[in-house]
Amino acid sequence: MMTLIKVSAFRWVPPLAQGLVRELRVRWALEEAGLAYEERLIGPEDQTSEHYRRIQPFGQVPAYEEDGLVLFESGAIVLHIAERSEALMPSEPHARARTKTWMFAALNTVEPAIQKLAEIDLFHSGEEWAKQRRPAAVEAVKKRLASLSDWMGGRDYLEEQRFTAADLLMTTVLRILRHTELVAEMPVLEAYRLRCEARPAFQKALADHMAPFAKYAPPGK
Ligand SMILES: N[C@@H](CCC(=O)N[C@@H](CS)C(=O)NCC(=O)O)C(=O)O
Repeated sequence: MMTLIKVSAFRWVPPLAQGLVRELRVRWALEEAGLAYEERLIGPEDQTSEHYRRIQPFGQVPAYEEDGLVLFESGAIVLHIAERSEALMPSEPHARARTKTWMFAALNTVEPAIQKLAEIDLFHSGEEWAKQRRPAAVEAVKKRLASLSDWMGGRDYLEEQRFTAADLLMTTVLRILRHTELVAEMPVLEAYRLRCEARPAFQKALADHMAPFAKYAPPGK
């Protein structure tokens, strides 16, 4: 029997968030794994509804439904998909463990510093506290990027010679800095980001992620 996978996504978000909403990670993983899915487009009214909160307790995107299984958290969903797909996770046990380690590193060690800077720049840029906090936030990001760049030196991917779910997550984390030159200034990381984004599965996922925004754009947006 065919399993119907459903992924929640926002019907529309402002341009500053387009291309970054975290359901893109899930779309990308499903494309890499060759699994068909349906998008479930939601808006602010769904985020607070009792029904959606049973699927995503925080009213966020993404949520994932498959054969009665309901998941949330983009990292957990990508891991669930990767565990069943050689395209995203090697079968050798040590390589699997290292892949999971880098998935956590992307979300737990690299993303927090990047997200902090993005929030300052994208949501609070005019505020006095943000101006004071920004230099330290930039330094924190640079420190993480430098360590990542050192690791990547001579490697095409985080896990030796192949693309994995860890690269998928790390790329989506690096993309959050697209409003800055911080990644572009580090040739190893910029090449890595471009290498991962050039994958047909990413291009398809991004196109499908962007399509509703054009269709449901509010008048004048
Ligand atoms: N840790 C969660 C974060 C999810 C998240 O922040 N989603 C954003 C979109 S990228 C969202 O739904 N924001 C609306 C809200 O928090 O109300 C994950 O990775 O799935």
